[in-house]
Amino acid sequence: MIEYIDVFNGDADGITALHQWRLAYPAESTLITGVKRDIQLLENIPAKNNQELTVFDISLKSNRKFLDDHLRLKSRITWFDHHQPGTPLPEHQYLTLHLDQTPNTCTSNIVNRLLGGKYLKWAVVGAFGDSLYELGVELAKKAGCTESERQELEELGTLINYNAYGDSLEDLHFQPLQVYQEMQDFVDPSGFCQSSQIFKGLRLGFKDDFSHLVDIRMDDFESNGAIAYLPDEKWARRLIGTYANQLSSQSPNRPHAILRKKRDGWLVSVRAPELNPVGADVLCSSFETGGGRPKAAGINMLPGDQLSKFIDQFRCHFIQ
Ligand SMILES: [Mn+2]
Repeated sequence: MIEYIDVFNGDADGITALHQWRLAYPAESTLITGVKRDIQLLENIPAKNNQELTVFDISLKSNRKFLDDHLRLKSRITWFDHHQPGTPLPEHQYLTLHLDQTPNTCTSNIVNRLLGGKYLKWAVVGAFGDSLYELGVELAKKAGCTESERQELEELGTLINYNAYGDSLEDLHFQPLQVYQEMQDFVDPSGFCQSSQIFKGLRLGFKDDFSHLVDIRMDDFESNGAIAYLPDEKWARRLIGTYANQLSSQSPNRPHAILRKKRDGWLVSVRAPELNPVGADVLCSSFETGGGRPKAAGINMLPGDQLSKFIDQFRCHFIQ
């Protein structure tokens, strides 16, 4: 007997991509997911005979060696994603790839296109979750949403995406698995918003987490950007990504860095100015544990004694 395994990122894009797919092709499946950062999810699945894996919104590159193990045992694998897949792309008779790295798309839209827009409103949720505002608006228009419906789907996407941030599953308000399972009953996201305890819970949690921000330290370098400092607490671990997105859209011409305290240093998230989204990767890569994309990059561990060096470099890096 074939074992179906669905592997998905625990953020809004991953969850709504899977949800659309399983609305179209129902199956009893084993579900594998994690926090947003947890992208090496194939590592957790022992390769066996007679498996069929469907993968959503995690990078092929980060899972390549585990993918090869599964293919060797002739698992059928279908992969939907929009992150850099690495080269060369694997080719195998049992592997089907639906990859698209154009900047203005996301995994739930890749699935949506393949299904001919059948569950379009869930793709709207996924697009807003991945901060793809223009795509969200465009898809909402196609779906015939009123402005208040569009806003509701935007809020839902933002909240589910926010829920996926944290160092571990213990940091989260709701387990991503639970979010998906509660969603399974709803063909239409508006119904989910009306009835779901998760939606209500996330609204409250989000508001509560944001209320902590009034006390934080912020260095403002005017046109050279701003740096926010967060403590090593659950609310900060949850909020960091959503807060970074919010700062960027409030001041789109400035770069931002958010530093979150770790035991011996800082976890750093950098966002290049939204109106000129380049350079974040170059800045972060000059530190030992840094890397990322031109628009958004980070440093996993900035040692405490390198903080002033980082601040100096950040202040002059984005000046044109
Ligand atoms: Mn995504």
